[in-house]
Amino acid sequence: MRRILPVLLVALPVAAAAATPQTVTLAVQRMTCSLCPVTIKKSLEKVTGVKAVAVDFDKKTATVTYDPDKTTPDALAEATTDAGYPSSVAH
Ligand SMILES: [Cu+2]
Repeated sequence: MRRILPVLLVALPVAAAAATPQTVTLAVQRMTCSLCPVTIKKSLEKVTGVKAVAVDFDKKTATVTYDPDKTTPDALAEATTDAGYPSSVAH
């Protein structure tokens, strides 16, 4: 145990840095009723690496926090598109 502990202490910050979450805002089309955000949120939460999803019905956006090692903004946009809500990265 005495030898393992220092290794863990050194390795932990490295692992944390590798998984720094990124946030992207997607402009989502066809959000027409209050149930749409639920569907969109579910479709995004299914994507591996997604940590949090906040859909704004008024602004027609989905803000996604994700692990950049596991997914990309393009894959997130594809997920909502597959669910029937085409989206693209908002600029
Ligand atoms: Cu709807």
